[in-house]
Amino acid sequence: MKSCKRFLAALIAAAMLLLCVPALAEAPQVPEVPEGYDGYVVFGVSALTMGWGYIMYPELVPVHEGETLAAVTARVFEETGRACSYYGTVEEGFYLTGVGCEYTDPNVPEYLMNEILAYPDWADEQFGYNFGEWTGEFDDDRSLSAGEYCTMSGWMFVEDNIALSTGADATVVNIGSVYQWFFSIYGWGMDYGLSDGWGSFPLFDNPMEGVSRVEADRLLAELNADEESMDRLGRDSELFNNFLDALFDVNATQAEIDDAAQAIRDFLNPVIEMGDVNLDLVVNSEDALLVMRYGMGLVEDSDIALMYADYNGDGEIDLSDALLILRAVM
Ligand SMILES: [Ca+2]
Ligand SMILES: [Ca+2]
Ligand SMILES: [Ca+2]
Repeated sequence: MKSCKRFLAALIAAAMLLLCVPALAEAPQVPEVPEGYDGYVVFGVSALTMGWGYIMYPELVPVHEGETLAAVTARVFEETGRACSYYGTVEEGFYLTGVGCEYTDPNVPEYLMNEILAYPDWADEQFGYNFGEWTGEFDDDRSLSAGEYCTMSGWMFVEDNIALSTGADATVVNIGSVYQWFFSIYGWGMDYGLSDGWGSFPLFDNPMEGVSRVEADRLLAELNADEESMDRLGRDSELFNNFLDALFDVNATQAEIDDAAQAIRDFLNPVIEMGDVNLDLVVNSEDALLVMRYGMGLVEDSDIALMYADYNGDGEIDLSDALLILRAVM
C-alpha cells in the first residue's frame, strides 16, 4: 500500500513537472480536435495575384474522415459568416464562384500584369483566338467573383500546393493537409506558378513557380489557434510582421518564406541550456541556488526543470551540480 502511494506521488510529481515546463512543448500548440471530428486540415483563401495577400488567413478547421473539400468549404464560410457563392451543390457540381472580399483596388504585380496585357495579341497571332483579357471591371458587391477584373479569372484550389484534377466535390480532404483557395487571373493557375499554361499561354519567369507556402500556411493557422504562443510572439512584433510580409509577397523566395517561419519557431521554442533549471533562458547563480536548494531537499520536483539539473551528468542531482553551474557562470 505504502509503495503504491509513493508510486502515485512520483507519478503526480512527474505530471506536474510536465505542466510546469511549458517551454518544453513544441509551440505553437495544436489544440485538441473537437469532439465528433477526426482531425484538422488547414484552410485559407488567397488573392495574392491581385496584390491583396490572403483574404482569409489559413485556419485549422476540424474535419470528418471522408469529408470533401466542397463540404468543408461551405461549412467554413457558413461558420465564419463570410460570403460565398457557388454553382451546383456540395454533393455535385460544386464550383466556387465568389468569396467575400473587401478589396476593390487591384495591385497586380507588374510582371504578371505585363503578361496579361500582352497575352491577347500573342494568342491571336498564334492561334487566331485568345482565352481572355484584363478588363479591370468588377461589381462592387464585397465579393470577389469569377470573371471580375479579367475575363479568365476564377477560383481554384491547391492541396499542399498541388493543383488536383478533381473538383472540390470529389476531393476527399486529407487530415493534416493544407488547402488554399486562390483567385487566378491568368492562365488558369499559371499565375500561381502551378501550370505551364498547356501551350495556350506563353511561358514567363514567374517568381511564384516552385515556391510552396504550405508550411508557412500551417504555421500561421497554428498560431491563430494558439493564443498563448501568439501573445508571446506579439501581433505587432517584427518577427510576425516579417513573416506575413514574406508570405504575402509574390516575389518572396522559398528561403525567405522558410527563414521567416523558422525565426518564429525558434523564438517560440528556444533551446534550453543545461543548467537552466528555472527555464528563463539564462544560466546564472539563480539556477545554481535552485539546484543547491533541491539537493538539500528544500525544493519540490515540480518547481525545478530536473532534466537540466544534472550538470555533470552522473545521474544524480546534488550539490556538485550546483557548484559546477556556479563555477560556469562566474
Ligand atoms: Ca465583386
Ligand atoms: Ca535560468
Ligand atoms: Ca550530477
